[in-house]
Amino acid sequence: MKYTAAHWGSYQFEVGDTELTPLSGDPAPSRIGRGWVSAARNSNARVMSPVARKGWLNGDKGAGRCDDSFVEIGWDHALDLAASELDRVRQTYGNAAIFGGSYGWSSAGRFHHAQSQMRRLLALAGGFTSSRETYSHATAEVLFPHIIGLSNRAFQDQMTAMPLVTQHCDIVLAFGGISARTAQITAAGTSTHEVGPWIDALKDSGVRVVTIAPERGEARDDWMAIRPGTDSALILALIHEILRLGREDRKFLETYTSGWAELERYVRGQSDGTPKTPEWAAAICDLDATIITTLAAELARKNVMVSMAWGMQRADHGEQPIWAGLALACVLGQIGQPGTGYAFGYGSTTPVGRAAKLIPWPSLPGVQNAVPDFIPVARIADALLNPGAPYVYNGETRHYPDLRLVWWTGGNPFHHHQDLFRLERAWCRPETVIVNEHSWTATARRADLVLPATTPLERDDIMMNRRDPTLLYMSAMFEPLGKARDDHTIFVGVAERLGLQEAFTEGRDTDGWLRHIWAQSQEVAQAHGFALPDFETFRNTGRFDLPDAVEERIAFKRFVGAPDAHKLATESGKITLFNETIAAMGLPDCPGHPAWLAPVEGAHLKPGEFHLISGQPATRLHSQNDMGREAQAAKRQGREVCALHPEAAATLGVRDGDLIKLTSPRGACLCAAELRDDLRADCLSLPTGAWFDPQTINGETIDVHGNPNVLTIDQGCSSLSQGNIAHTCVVRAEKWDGPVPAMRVTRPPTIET
Ligand SMILES: Nc1nc2c(c(=O)[nH]1)N[C@H]1C(S)=C(S)[C@@H](COP(=O)(O)OP(=O)(O)OC[C@H]3O[C@@H](n4cnc5c(=O)[nH]c(N)nc54)[C@H](O)[C@@H]3O)O[C@H]1N2
Ligand SMILES: Nc1nc2c(c(=O)[nH]1)N[C@H]1C(S)=C(S)[C@@H](COP(=O)(O)OP(=O)(O)OC[C@H]3O[C@@H](n4cnc5c(=O)[nH]c(N)nc54)[C@H](O)[C@@H]3O)O[C@H]1N2
Ligand SMILES: [Mo]
Repeated sequence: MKYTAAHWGSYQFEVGDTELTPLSGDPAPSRIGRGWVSAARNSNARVMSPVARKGWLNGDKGAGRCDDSFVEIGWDHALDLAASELDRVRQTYGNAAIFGGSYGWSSAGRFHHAQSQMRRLLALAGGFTSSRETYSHATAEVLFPHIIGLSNRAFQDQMTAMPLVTQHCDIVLAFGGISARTAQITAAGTSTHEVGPWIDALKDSGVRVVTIAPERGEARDDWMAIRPGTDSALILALIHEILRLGREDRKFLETYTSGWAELERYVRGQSDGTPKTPEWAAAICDLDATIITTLAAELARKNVMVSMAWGMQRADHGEQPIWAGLALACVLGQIGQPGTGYAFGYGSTTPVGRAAKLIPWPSLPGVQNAVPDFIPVARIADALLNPGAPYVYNGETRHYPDLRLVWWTGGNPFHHHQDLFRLERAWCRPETVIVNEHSWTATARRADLVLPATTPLERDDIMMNRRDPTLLYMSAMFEPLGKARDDHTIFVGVAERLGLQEAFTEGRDTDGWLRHIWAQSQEVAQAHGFALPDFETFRNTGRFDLPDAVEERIAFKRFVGAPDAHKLATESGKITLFNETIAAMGLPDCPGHPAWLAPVEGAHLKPGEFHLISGQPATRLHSQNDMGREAQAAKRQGREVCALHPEAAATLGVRDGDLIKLTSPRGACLCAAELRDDLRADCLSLPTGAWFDPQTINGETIDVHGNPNVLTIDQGCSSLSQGNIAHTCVVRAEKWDGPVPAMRVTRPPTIET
């Protein structure tokens, strides 16, 4: 038996197999995995050899970058070009002109992590401008250290274990829902999928899950169909109502929080003249005020977990709902107790709240980056368009770097970034763009030099995840397609040309690195009281299951047990409900306590407008595997499917399966309508990840495939965190009777040999 792994799960196969079997013991293998092999072995979708953009070879510095053809070149030529460009840019402009931020999910596997390989090389070559935070939860990453004194990662690591919620909780207040759709995924790989079974267990145990979201999702109990972007108003009203009932936990607030007095004045309307009553919130959230009062009364009597999906903060003023939710949990006073309190990210990926021991496994050793410059990750287009321009981030005024060389590895900005037509304009600014990719993504199509990478199915690696009970030796299942090389091998080639080979490889080949990582893992295991087999045994058996891997954590347990001995690393040592540091920043878009702030668009829809929700796709990981069987089978007329309510369809004259055109001030796309009554009638839901395919029809350039990011807004959620605001977006929709263009993304670009 051989094994391999991806972010969507782990698999087994026999030598010679051409399909994968989910790892034995996984109770709910992902749907995404069914499309993996067909995507990875699709030679139309794969980059088969190194190519350079014709215009760039002829001296064009970027103007033609988004619409050019390619020339096939040999590996030696490609690596010479890459190394000499890197050298030219660092000599001419300094290393800060090199952007190595390269955000993206890349692949699972400890060693062949594309960005780690690239950053190691770029750091050895003198450094690079990096990026901070993620598209997933940038807002929380910046906010949490201020308000709970923990990094988002540290908070994830101590999230209250799911089984404790099943045992001890009465009501899970699930903002954004809890979804087995998103829980198909775990960064760095997973051996099991337990969130679907957990949702069943909650139901069987009589735990009520109240889903608060514009879409019903997998909600089985109550569904409060809130207007998008208004959760903080609802939460403030719940607090107001609990105060009115006199049921707030004063002792908890005094002992464990600071700044409650200010927040209370705001909730009561003493500081701004607006009491945050259920009636006030009802109008904002489009909910019935009596439902809010009833819910508040129940919360005050029951064991409650306030659970927030990550998507909550991927919105304008995204700090507010997650901070307000924390405040609500403090008012209820159940933080630090088993199964209740506050959680961020249950279901957003599998391991959040997994009852598993944490083992800090090693990875590829990094190298100190000598360049201190960075950008908040979602400000990439701003940086490219406005070098030197000032912006505010987490209390600092900073300036965008002057980026001349962009090297992207293991990510797809022409999937993940907002306002893709703006990104196209920005993308023409740098002098050179190099992309390592295994597939002809929209980003690869917009590069000057494309270096074809292998997929994990074509190389050996190790799957070990700090929150997973199983370690796998990942064996190659296929030979590399075409001339693809591992990212490591690609960067060895660049390192050789820059005289950095010894420093980059430390004298090891791939097998040597895997052995090195394993030897370090053996030490880590030893320190945790168990032994790992030797490397050969591990490689031969392929699988190691940790002994005694279960551990049920409770978030904030130590702090609540002894608040003086275990002060939080915040300004007050407590949870901050009014934060002096944030208040002193004087930010118009993020005050010192959680507040209701209307989003940049969508507070009031005009006739014909819809909120666009663009959550994670059920059939793939972002844009990965979009050209595989599972994602393709779910398309209609070859387009991505957009859910709309039958009432909305009736006003638009649209029937199930019709093509529709969505338009915003940023752009337009085509997609196929699917009539569903499980979302609000003023919302459309178009998942992310359809490969961006802009074509000009009747003089207008539109994406013909259904990528929501041609519609979304490229703006920071506040000057505190500068996180992306993908979920704040208003669009118009109309039935499409125009020509139905053939998709270009299903064929490779024009390549001359
Ligand atoms: N509208 C909207 N937009 C969003 C979101 C949203 O909710 N709404 N969500 C955002 C979120 S949370 C995220 S995390 C981002 C995700 O954005 P990305 O992480 O950029 O999306 P992926 O499609 O996973 O991109 C990974 C790329 O790495 C490539 N790759 C995989 N393995 C390898 C390898 O071994 N070597 C190399 N060189 N390349 C490899 C894949 O082919 C793929 O193109 O999207 C964000 N964008
Ligand atoms: N299948 C699959 N799973 C994935 C991924 C994938 O690409 N495919 N990507 C992974 C990644 S990188 C991430 S970061 C996570 C993200 O995980 P999440 O952020 O949890 O997922 P989303 O689908 O973006 O949004 C979650 C929910 O938020 C709701 N929502 C949207 N706007 C609002 C609002 O204003 N208020 C409320 N209350 N709800 C709202 C949506 O209806 C949706 O059901 O998913 C991971 N899991
Ligand atoms: Mo994400």
